[in-house]
Amino acid sequence: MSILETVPTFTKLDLPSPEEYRKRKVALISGITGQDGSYLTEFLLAKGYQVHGVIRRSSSFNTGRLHHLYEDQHERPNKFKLHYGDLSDSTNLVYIIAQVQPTEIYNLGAQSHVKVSFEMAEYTGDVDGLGTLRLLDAIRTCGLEKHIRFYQASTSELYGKVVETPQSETTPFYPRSPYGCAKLYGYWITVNYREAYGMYTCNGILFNHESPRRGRTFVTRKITRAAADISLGKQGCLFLGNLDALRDWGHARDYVEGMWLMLQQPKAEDFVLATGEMHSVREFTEKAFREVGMELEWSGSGEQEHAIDKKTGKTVVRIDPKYFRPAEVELLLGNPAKAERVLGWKRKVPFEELVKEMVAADLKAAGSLVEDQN
Ligand code: NDP
Ligand code: GDR
Repeated sequence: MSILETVPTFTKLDLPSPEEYRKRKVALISGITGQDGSYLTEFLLAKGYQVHGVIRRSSSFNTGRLHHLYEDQHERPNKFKLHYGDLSDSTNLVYIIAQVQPTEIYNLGAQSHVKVSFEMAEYTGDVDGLGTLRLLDAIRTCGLEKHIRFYQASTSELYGKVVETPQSETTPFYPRSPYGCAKLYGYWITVNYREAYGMYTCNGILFNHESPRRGRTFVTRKITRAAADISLGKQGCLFLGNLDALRDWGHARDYVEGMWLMLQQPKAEDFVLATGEMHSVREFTEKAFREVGMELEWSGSGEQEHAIDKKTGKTVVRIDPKYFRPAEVELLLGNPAKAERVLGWKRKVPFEELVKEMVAADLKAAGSLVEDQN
């Protein structure tokens, strides 16, 4: 009999106490196929959890980041299972929760691209905002509101326009995109269900976190991939938008540990995870190109600004206004003091190491014949 089959299933009448129920260590992750979902799955499997994930049906392969975990299944059979579903489908969410009876739910699923949210505002609101409500209500429909601990992937995009720096749990929100507005709803409904129904629900207000598994349309990965490709002669030039945006960039592997820690506390609270330092897109670009042996020199201004590789004189970075956003978040800088004090969490990977690791991975991928899936 498989481990999954031995998971006890409860009816409302024979539900054990929340303490007894939580001894099973069963996690359900929405957004498991994304960057954070894949790192969190690795982390939870290593902690002895049985991990279930919600995946969307797609006409193309969308489980590339989980591939190694599938292979690993031969070693650890049935510790890991995927279920078709979507945050826009309430019935399906109720069904999955009733079937899996998780002890912890991590809501990482989202249309997570800020620029795309301006083009798909309603969809982003539906999935990122109402999707959170659907999951919370699915827990209640299953009668598990006192048994399941819930993590909501909130974001530094809630801060948006600068009101104060560094930004902490008490900084007022001022979102600057449909994505930020949708996540604002997700944040408050998570707080509201904690206060209204006594549920253990937490918001992790996470600042940008990156990795070699970062989606290729986010700026860091776009840059590291281009630096690798340009150095190998596979790409001519990198086109970017706002070079002066400042971000607080950490490593995704560090941040998924913080998510888990939030669900292990005696009391549910909201926490900022950040590095406490910020760098510009321009600086990230310079560092990434330096990793492949190129020194950049900038000239021109506005949309004409560009960078040449000093050695060859070739233009390798240009501006394309299509990457500007209708409203920009100019600066994000987080204060992780509360997470450090209460959770004992601290980021481990410094900025320079993050850039190095991402470029090295992209050089390896660009040099191999196998196309990476991220
Ligand atoms: P990704 O974009 O890499 O992953 C998003 C995940 O959500 C994917 O698995 C995607 O599935 C899934 N998804 C998209 N739409 C739906 C839907 N309708 N129903 C169910 N699942 C869906 O994001 P990250 O891993 O970087 O981020 C994880 C979460 O954390 C997101 O909610 C994001 O908004 C938030 N966040 C991220 C930060 C970061 O810097 N990375 C910072 C702060 C918050 P598919 O693979 O099929 O597209
Ligand atoms: P962000 O990440 O919007 O902070 O959201 P992204 O990497 O997309 O942009 C960061 C900054 O870089 C500027 N930029 C560009 N961005 C992209 N994508 N492409 C470009 O060519 C480009 N040129 C400059 C942007 O204008 C922006 O200022 C990420 C996502 O993971 C969210 O889901 C998450 O909530 C936040 O981080 C915290």
